[in-house]
Amino acid sequence: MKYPIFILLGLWTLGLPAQDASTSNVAEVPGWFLTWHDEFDGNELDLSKWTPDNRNLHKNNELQHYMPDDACVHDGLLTLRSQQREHEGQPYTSGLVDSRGKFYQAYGRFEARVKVPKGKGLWPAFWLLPEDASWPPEIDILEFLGHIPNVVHMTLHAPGPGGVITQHKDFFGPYFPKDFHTFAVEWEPEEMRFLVDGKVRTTYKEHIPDKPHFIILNTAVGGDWPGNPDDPKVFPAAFDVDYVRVWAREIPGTCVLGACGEHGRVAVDPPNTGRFKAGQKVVMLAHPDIGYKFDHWSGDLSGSAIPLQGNMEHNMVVTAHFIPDADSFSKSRQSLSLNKPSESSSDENSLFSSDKAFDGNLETRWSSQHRDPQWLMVDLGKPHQIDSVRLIWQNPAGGYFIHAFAPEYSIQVSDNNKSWKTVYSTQNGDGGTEEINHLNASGRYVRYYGASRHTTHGHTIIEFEVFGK
Ligand SMILES: [Ca+2]
Ligand SMILES: [Ca+2]
Repeated sequence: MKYPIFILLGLWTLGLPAQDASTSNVAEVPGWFLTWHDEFDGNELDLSKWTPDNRNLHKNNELQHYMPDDACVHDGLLTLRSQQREHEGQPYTSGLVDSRGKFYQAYGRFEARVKVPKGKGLWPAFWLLPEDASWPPEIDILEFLGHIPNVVHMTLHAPGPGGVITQHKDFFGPYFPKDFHTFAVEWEPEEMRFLVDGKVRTTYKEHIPDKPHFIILNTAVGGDWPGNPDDPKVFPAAFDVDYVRVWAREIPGTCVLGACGEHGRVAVDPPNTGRFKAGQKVVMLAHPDIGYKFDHWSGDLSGSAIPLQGNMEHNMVVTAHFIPDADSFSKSRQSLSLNKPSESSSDENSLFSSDKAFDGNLETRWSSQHRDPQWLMVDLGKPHQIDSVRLIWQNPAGGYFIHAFAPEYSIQVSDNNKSWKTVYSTQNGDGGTEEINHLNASGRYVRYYGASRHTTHGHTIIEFEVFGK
């Protein structure tokens, strides 16, 4: 028997004795119970629910840099603003918020009430990605191109034989930018229904995802799909979001677990459980992101035990708290390369210079120009025995946002910065964080030599650490 599988977290409303005022205003949807929502009633973005983005995603030749100050909450709305404002080489800034690490759910009803912006080059979206950082799947509940104002796009990208399988529907409706409209997906194991203004507009029955997903709202500017803006008067543009609401199916005799944390992940055993039989024993492990460590649990189970065990006597929310941990990064292992002089074959620009890969800072990175091959060298100052190196590529968590790593590269050493000896090479690198051990090498200079890239972007490394004596 196939049960819907849920992993939930965040603000939990079911079963709590007192509901906040905004919850009581949410219309009931028969057969579903509300698991999470944001009505955007305050004066600022609720950071317990959302993270505003601050980066250039390097996707689809888009022209925006996402900026936190372009995600504003006011008058009951979240406004994602797009502006003609240069930042880090991009000609526009725009807004993106996501719930990663703060809320995710497998299956359920996800709905937003939004008013989309109009104008060529604007590409607002309400979509879902897997919490485990895999891709595909990708669930696009709403995508809209600002120069085609009566069409919304509803898409499911799913893994399938031979690669990505895309199921897509264009819905022709009214002139959408004029008013608020609701967009929703009802996602169940057997089918996925896409709704506009409360009516099912398309249904997909194959390749239905079964993983927990988080929520993203954003407006991209320009790039391959919408084309670039051709009218400066459309800026600043506003993608207004009245609410985002998520429900789960009511299934008698079962309980639901929400377990997650920011800056790390919670693994639940038995795997893929979340819709548990009453009384089911569950075990949870906390896996911190690089640079963080587990601190404690809170919610329906608390303490600092690893693993954490409990029985699903009722619906539960458990939050893992992770705190910054410099020791887990470089210090405890005494990287030989930290803050040492460096050179590269090229830099994308001065923001992404070679020293950014040796500064011990996970927020900075080296990025090369967009061609092969490229190299990145560090001068350890004197000869060392070299035991291992660690490469932290851009977006170590991987998934949809992974890019700019190199599958084919070598690690080389030299005593004179002229003749190089290859001590490791691979053709199957997969980005993220790669540790290369047992090098048994020596030299004063250590070099990453990247032969070919995964994407058309540069070779991009957040940290290149060398360990040894
Ligand atoms: Ca609202
Ligand atoms: Ca760095």
